[in-house]
Amino acid sequence: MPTATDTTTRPTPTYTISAELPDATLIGWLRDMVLIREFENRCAQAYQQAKIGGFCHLYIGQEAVAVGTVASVRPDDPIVHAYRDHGHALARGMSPGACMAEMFGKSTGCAKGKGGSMHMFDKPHWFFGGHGIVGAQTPLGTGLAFAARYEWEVLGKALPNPGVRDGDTAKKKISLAFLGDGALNQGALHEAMNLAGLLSIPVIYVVENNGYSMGTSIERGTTMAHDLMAKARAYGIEGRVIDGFDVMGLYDAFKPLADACRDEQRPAFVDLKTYRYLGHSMSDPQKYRTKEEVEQYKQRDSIDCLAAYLMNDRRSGGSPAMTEEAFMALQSQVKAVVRDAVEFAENSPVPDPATELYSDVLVNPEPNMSPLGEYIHGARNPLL
Ligand SMILES: Cc1ncc(C[n+]2csc(CCOP(=O)(O)OP(=O)(O)O)c2C)c(N)n1
Ligand SMILES: [Mg+2]
Repeated sequence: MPTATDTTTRPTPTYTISAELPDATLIGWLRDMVLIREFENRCAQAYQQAKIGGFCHLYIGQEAVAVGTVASVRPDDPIVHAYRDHGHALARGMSPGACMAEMFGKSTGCAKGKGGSMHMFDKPHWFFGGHGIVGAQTPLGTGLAFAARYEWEVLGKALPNPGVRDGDTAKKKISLAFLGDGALNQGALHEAMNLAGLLSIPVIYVVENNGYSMGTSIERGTTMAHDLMAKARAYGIEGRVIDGFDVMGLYDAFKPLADACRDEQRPAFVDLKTYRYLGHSMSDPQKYRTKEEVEQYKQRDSIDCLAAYLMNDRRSGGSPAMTEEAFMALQSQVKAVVRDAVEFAENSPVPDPATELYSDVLVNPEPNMSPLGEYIHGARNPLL
């Protein structure tokens, strides 16, 4: 971790719009990234103690992507993600307790303990999963954007949803559909991108390009790996390459793009260069890469860089935006939050098979799939 007196040889970074944000916002981003990392470390520990079962894919190294992109959109812009999803759920505002309880398979989890690591879901925060099938979430993210545009352009009113009051007018929204570089080869993505380009659907495909799909490097797995923009161009979609390590630089590039997609109600595609420090999942001998490669990326660690910037480079009236003591306090506070989350998860009950085994498993839409229909068990169509 960097210190206030840390005078490394790195050049002082220069930022544009993120530099204008208040100190508290940037410190909030730092806190969120520290929270995600601490959360993931405690998940690894709990997994080794067999308190978490099933698959578990940790997000350590990629924190700036979730925090910088989520900060660039509005809290009611819908988001979908793949299975490396705890970081996004936390960045979006899910309570660490509900997130950890889901990891532990407990009934207080965000999906009542029935989804686990890969199926975080938080409708009040407009976070629509958590999907284990590679690429499957991309048509869903496209559909959420289509629905939002339909509300705004055709219906002219906001449908009942979290935070929406009766009579509210519809807003221009965008959705973020996150995917890994491995999902670039899935047909579902290409069908979705074709429609997004054709119908000008306001979805941003955010490729979290960490260079590997399990043990396969991107160069071995997909065409045009050196220029993924070619894939976007094929569908008439604007593409951008953005560095995913420096959260402020990421915001400087991503926020204007998100704003433009919202204003113009159109799609975009982003190749967000990032890296995961740990293996693909909890059991990965990592024979496909060298320790030196991993170390090289850690030199640019997003948390270290932002902390160093706030303690050393960013000053007003001679004082740093954040003191070393404040940074230490932030870390202790986050550790306590995650400790509480683990305690909450441990002390929560497992789902009761008598009531939970068959509930929320299948929905029974009206036979004609009418969007006006009420599901048989009483839940409303989520788009209404
Ligand atoms: C349709 C489908 N095929 C294969 C798998 C098995 N699988 C799980 S994760 C994964 C790699 C995906 O890599 P990437 O999209 O780059 O995401 P990352 O793990 O790097 O976050 C694969 C092939 C799957 N879950 N779904
Ligand atoms: Mg990948």
